[in-house]
Amino acid sequence: MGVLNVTPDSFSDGGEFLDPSSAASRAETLAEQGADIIDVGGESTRPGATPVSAEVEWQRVGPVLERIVSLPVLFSIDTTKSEIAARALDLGVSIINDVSGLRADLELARLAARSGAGLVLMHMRGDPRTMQADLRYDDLIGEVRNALRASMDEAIAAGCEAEQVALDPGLGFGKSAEGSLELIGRLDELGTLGRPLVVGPSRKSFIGQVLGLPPVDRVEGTIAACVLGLERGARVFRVHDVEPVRRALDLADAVRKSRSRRSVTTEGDRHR
Ligand code: HH2
Repeated sequence: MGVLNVTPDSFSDGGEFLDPSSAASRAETLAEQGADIIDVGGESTRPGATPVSAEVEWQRVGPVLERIVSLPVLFSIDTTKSEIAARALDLGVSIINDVSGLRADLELARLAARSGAGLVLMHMRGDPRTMQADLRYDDLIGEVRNALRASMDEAIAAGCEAEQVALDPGLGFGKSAEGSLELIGRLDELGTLGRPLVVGPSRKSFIGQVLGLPPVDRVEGTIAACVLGLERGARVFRVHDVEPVRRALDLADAVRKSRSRRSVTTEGDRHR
């Protein structure tokens, strides 16, 4: 999943793609580099970001979506507002990416139920203005798992099929660097939720804190986080640097498949 932020203030690429033609050429590049999904967002969710109205958000993403929806990839809309999601779905977007996990606008779930759209539900404690105020958890994995299960239950109660839903632990959203590292290392413990897992480590500050590097130099850290995530069950990777991440994941996935083929053969040998 390639990131296309049509915002002036996103933490690593803010202001780069505000103009619809530069956003459209970025989308083409992401598709050429191997993105299966392009995630378009018009509101930054970085810590402390100021919320924007639906009107401003649509002024940013609407003209860009109109220009790019014909590309041969899937599109997701990164929004917490059903009004924006509905307009995006009308243009041909097929996935809603809700970083609030339905806490901001439950109508998103009804919209997904009516339209059959995919729904990514992410964990975040608080909102972007408050989420970094208290980063202590008694049981991080347990809290994230319970909150994601509650979000999924809400989606199902609103009429969604479980198969429409994917879940994301929300790396960097109300988590310390240590917390984000722990979530990657223990991602397999979210496997009991029974839905595909999405991870968004791309260029985030936990990588910067470990490596002491600014956002543009965090691609290797992003790759490491994605590969470790794949090993522990992640199946969608939300990243800015699609080409290198895709290559690394394709190789890691080939190793994973070779291992599972071998274990099937070994199992077969035992029965022979
Ligand atoms: N992270 C960001 C935004 N949306 N969606 C999901 N599902 N998972 C994530 O981890 C995630 C997300 C934040 O990254 P970015 O879009 O680069 O920055 P900003 O919020 O400043 O626009």
